[in-house]
Amino acid sequence: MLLVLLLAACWGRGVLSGNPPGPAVHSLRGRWWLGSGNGSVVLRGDVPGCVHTALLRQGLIQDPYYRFNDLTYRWISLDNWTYSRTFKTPFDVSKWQKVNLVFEGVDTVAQILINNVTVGRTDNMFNRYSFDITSVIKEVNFIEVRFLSAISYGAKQSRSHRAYSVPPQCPPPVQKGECHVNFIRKEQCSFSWDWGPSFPTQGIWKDVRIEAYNLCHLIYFTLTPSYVKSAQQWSLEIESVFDVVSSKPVVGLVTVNIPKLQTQQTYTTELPPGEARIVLLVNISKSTTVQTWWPSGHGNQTGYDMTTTFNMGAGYKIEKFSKAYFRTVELVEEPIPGSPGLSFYFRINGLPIFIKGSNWIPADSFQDRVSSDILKLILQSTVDANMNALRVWGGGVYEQDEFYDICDELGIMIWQDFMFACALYPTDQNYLESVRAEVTHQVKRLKSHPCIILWSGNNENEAAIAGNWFSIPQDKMKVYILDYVKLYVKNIQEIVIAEDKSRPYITSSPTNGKESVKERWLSQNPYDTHYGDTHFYDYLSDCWNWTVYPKTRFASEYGFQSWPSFSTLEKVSSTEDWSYTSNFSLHRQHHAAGNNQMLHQAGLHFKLPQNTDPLKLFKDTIYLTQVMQAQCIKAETEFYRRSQSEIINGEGHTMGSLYWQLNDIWQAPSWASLEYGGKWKMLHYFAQHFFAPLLPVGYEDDGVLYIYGVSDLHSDCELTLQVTLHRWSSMEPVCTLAKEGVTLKAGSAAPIYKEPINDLLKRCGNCTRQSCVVTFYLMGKGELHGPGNYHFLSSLKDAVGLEKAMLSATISQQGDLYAFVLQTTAVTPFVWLDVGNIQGRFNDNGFLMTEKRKVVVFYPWEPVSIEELEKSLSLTSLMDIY
Ligand code: BMA
Repeated sequence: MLLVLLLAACWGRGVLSGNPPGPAVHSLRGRWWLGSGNGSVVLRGDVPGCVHTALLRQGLIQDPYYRFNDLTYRWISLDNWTYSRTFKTPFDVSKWQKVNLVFEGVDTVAQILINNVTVGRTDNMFNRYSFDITSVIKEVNFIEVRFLSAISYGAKQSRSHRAYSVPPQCPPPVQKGECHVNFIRKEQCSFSWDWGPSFPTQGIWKDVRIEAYNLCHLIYFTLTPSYVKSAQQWSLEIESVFDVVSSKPVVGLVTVNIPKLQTQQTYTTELPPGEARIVLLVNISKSTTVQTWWPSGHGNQTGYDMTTTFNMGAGYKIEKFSKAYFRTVELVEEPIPGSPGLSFYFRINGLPIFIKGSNWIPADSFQDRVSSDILKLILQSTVDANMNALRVWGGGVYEQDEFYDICDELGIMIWQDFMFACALYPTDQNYLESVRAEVTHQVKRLKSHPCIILWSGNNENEAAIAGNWFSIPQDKMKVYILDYVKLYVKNIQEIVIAEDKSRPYITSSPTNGKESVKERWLSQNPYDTHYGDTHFYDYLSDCWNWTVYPKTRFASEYGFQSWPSFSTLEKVSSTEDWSYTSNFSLHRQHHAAGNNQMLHQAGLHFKLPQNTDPLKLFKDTIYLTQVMQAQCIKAETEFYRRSQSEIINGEGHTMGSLYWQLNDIWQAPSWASLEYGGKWKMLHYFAQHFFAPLLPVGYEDDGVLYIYGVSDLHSDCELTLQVTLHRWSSMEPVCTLAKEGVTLKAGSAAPIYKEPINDLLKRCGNCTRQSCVVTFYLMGKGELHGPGNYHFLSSLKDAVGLEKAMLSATISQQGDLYAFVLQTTAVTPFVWLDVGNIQGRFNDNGFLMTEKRKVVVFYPWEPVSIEELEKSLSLTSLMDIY
């Protein structure tokens, strides 16, 4: 019967019989022409790409990141550029029912012409555009993409929004940016941010191609797993969206094959003309064991090869090869005994998971430079630092497919914001339609990725209204509240629910989750520690003092700035820039008072560098800002991790810590732990420790030293805790106490040691707070152990007995790795190995060295020799900067 139907479908096509089975695809990547508005500049422009990188490649401009070039090259973004080229259609256009011009991404406002006929317009960088060019395309064609400056467009849109203003108008002057970015659907930080420059790019930033087809064409193909508890069975929903050009329904056969799960199923389908969506449910045989996908540190990231074959008749066959992943995600918001409010944590495959990681921003102002190598390097560094999650922050871009592929493979959970940040947004019809298309497209594009565990409406816009950041008079507030609900609830949430029921959605970050919903989507205080997530920044209070931190349910942003290393800055600066107060240093700092805040925070616990050699002083200051940042975020993260299993004064049960921010967009001071290019700052090495699956955390409360054991492991374990006191002035430990039989429960944090500091000091060879330091260590059987940790009993500026150590290293090659044997003559805080521009990372760095000898391993990211390493190596420790 089925066969008969299929045959009928083929015959039914009548006039088209004999046509090639489709589709035919012709890429338009590669060489285009690029011209400025008045035609005075004409050059080659590669696609995908943008105007800035084209000018750079042709040698028409210098490195845009060099010194003050972000200001020098403002003219580029103010001009209206045109991309054009001719192309030959490599197929007989008359043989195809439909020919589309498909852009995976246009940045941003453009008019598209083929053979002088306007075939479409774009206004949203995040949308995918498909224009029907069937009647326009010839054998030889001329295509033009005429851009309008994003800055002019933003200003124009803002001007025509007459009824009321939509703030902010402009970024703060310290950011040296452009205005009205909230009026254009473009990477919001491209008009500048508090860590990034203003480079409002223009260009064709993703793939562009011609697609020709008959009958029908597959546009989206997505997989969503679900676990049916009652049946104890996994199933996989396959959604396919087709453009059906045949005037009659297209009948076909779909076969799904997942060999490793012994699953093969065949379905008949009937696609109606127009846009047709088919949803197939594949039940995985109960007799096979399905290996679930786990976040890094919790298990494997198993995926199953799967082939889906669509036989749509007339030899029209589409084969899709994909990976099927199985995992569940729940965002648990429920009452907690002894605490007002609700929990806020993620359960993956039924298991509560503490989220450890950071916030991702765009890796470059010019997206075409974000190569697969860069993505791999940064994401590998993420898991190498024991992180299991990243938040793709709402002021950047929905990242490229490969980003999510790598996260799937590495087990990095993604909290995915929609791209709205720190602003109010218009909601007029055109704007909303553009957003609706964007959201629909992005959810369809991304929803097959198991790494994504949450959709989130925006960054800080609930907080912006609740805290009235833009000083809106109370009687005018209503319209903004209505707009907020319209955008993030009535549009974005509605689409997300329709497109993807397999993941939670929250409207904003920070938010109070269900409590925000109850308060009609806008909580009075979205930073409430009893609900949802919080963002927390405090640069003035002493960051070693944990009592300043919010005992929140989930810390999704918190951070401190530091300067990137000298080798990174050197590439974009010249001699006269190399001081902390140079024009360059002021220019690169986009956060008001940022440079002073770093010194203030560092000064609370460290003497500031005093060297009379200006260059040495600059390098020492950079080093100290990194020490400060690493110590501060260590203190804060350890506080969040140790707060996971307790409720104190109604607060606690913290189940996530994502510090601000993982990576950098350029070479400048920022909150990042990875420098532009991927070099690890001291913070990133610290993260490896403070995110370790098994961690001892020390802190003081009311003169009592507590050590908590924190475990992300899946089973309870028995360990020995070793607590040691060291005198700053001696390499011999003063005393050591070993506490055996310490049991740590799976997935929890609990006190394992408690002693008044005075008792400890007396017990241990008459130490004082200033003369000694506490170190501690957890070890179990076999490989099981945590990283060493320490607790300072006084500020290091008050430490007594610290000596300037003689620090040396001998380097030897061991296979692909290099061993650095370090030797020191005194207890050495914050030992820092820096090999300048040599790409790679150490297995440990920035550590407190209490032993005479320590072996550190260097993992190079590029071929390197011992000689090069020796030449580039600099060793710094705290006492070297005085
Ligand atoms: C947060 C972020 C960013 C910003 C960071 C540091 O609130 O969402 O907007 O870069 O603070 O100020």
